[in-house]
Amino acid sequence: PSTIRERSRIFKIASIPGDGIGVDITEAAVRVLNTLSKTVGGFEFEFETFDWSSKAYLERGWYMPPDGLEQLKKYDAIYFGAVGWPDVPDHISLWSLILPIRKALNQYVNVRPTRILAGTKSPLSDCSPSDLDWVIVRENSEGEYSGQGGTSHEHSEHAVATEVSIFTQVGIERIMRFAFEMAKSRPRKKLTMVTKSNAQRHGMVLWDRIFYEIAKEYPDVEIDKMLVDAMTVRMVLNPKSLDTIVATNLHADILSDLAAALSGSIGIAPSSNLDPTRKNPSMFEPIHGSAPDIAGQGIANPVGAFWSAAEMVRWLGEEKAADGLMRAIENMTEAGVKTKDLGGEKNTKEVTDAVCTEIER
Ligand code: GGG
Repeated sequence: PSTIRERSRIFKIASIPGDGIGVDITEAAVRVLNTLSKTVGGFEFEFETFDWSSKAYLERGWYMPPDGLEQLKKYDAIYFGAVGWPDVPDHISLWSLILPIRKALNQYVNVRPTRILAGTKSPLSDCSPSDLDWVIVRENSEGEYSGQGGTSHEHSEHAVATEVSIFTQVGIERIMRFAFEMAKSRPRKKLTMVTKSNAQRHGMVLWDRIFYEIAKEYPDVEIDKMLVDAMTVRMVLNPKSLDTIVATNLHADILSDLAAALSGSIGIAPSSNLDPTRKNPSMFEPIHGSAPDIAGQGIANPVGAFWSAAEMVRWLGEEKAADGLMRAIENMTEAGVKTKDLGGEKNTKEVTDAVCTEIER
């Protein structure tokens, strides 16, 4: 008789709810993840919650402790809610929390899938689910978010400020390769690269050059190139012509908000901040912000948080459980259990209860 006992895999997750509705939706996602692990079996989560938030910053003067980034390296993954609060300038909150985490943990890819979930609809007329199924691959470490630049004569009429975008060969090559692999893995094998290389004649031109060089390694991927302004029009007027999209840190941030709105609501959209080398934990968060206007009211849409949780489960190697969670989400939306932004009347708890029931079914 075998003496080997089946053991659960235990995933250590650092949970950072952050600000506003980040707290509401993280609580909901943790509940759903625990329900998933209990129901599916074979793996468990050990969550540790970090109160790294704007409220804490206002009380004690810091978001993360000095060894915060080192602490995070001990976890298998990071689950993040949202950052931003009216009493703290947004550039302080972002540069004290989310951006240092992405940079220090080598999370140079941000994957943002968008599609129309069952039982929901796009604001575009005649746009069926098969017409809008995109993955936006966002460069997550450099470019417009390099943080380089400075100010002088700040409080005079001669104030000067520079914001320097830094693009590197290494940084561009690695995001392009990731995007080509993503496009190759999808049925339509199409990749659209977005820049503004007519007006920005250095970094953006380097993006164009490296895109075409790497394209030679992927003859089976159909490619095209768009300027970011024209891309917004194409997303609205011809969504079916797009599949995988790769763009810079800022452009992809903007395009993914538009993509989410076109798929039904920004409340459903997930994101994965990945270190593809897997030497550091990756971080999963809905793309929406902290929405101070509805924070604490229990009405935020938790679907983006659940979809992000499913992406985390997939990244941790539990593919079947991730598929099960996505099925549960869509069974629920198909049955009409939706928050106000999706045209429904349910609150965060009711949607969370419904997903847990679907998982257990
Ligand atoms: N959950 C995402 C979040 O809190 N977003 C706030 C934000 O503005 N993030 C900027 C970014 O993702 O670059």
